[in-house]
Amino acid sequence: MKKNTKPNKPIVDHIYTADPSAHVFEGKIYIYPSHDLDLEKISNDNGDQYAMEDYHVLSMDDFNSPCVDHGEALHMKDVPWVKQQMWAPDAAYKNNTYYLYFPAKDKDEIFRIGVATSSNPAGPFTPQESYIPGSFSIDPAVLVDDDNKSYMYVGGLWGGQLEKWQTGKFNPDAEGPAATEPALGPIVAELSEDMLTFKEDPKEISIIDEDGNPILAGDEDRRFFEGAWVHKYNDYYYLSYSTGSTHYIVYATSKNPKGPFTYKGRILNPVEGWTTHHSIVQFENKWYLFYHDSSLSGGLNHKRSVKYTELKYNDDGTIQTIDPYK
Ligand code: FUB
Repeated sequence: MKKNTKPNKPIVDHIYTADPSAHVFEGKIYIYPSHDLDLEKISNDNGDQYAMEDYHVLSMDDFNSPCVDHGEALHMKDVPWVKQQMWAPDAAYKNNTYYLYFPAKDKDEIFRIGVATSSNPAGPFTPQESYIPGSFSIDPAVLVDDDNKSYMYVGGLWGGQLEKWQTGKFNPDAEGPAATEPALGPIVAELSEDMLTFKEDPKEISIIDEDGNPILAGDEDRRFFEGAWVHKYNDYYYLSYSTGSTHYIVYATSKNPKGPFTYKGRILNPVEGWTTHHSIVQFENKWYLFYHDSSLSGGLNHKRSVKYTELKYNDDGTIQTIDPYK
């Protein structure tokens, strides 16, 4: 029997899922997660334990309905440029086409961003022969703006390799900035009309505090780590992301999709497991946070489950902090 979904419970428990990107397509909620493998793995800071090989698309008719697993939507064996590690994906709709964006390591073990297309939000998706030219690092999130321009946000420290691209070229030995220097920001690039290439060179986003000073690399409670997501609320762009080593989901706002973004506060307190990763979506007149934790696997970092909860704004546009276990 199919179970209805409940807030703060795994939306499916027959597979492990993580890194949910939720969208409303065709009046339903579609979730594009990573598909964590049910294998024993030793964790390290490079993220080798996240050895995912494929994607499943999930959907719910509404928040009182069961969550449907539409099966395998894309497997790495069908993507010519991919060697390993299909990490956190996102999806977008434009040109009467659904686009699945995904990070994976190429044959040189460098993370790139790929794209695959379908006429159905649940897939299956047909991949492009190669990755998006000029793409790098992980965790793509795509915003199709009200004016129909589209932006891709990417980036992740440590295993996500963002530190290695500071000169614009991949340097396998590059380290991140010193604690007293500005933190690395996520990367943004406007997408071309066909949604398959970048219209411009990717650029780093600046995240600043209320006084206009850059958030520093040593400020681990606030600095960008990975998992960027951008949504719009009351004409502001909200950039939310994981702080990685301190395990928060936090956010910053801007009037411009390319920033600079001003840090505002915390959205989600730490969940069980090392990683935290989210998306924010409006369905009918409410807003929802999709996230994951490792509770179903008893705390194993690489066996995570997608959950959701309602997200609330204050009258001034700030977001109320969510405790995942209260
Ligand atoms: O799932 C693999 C990686 O873990 C994602 O790309 C990160 O955001 C983190 O959740």
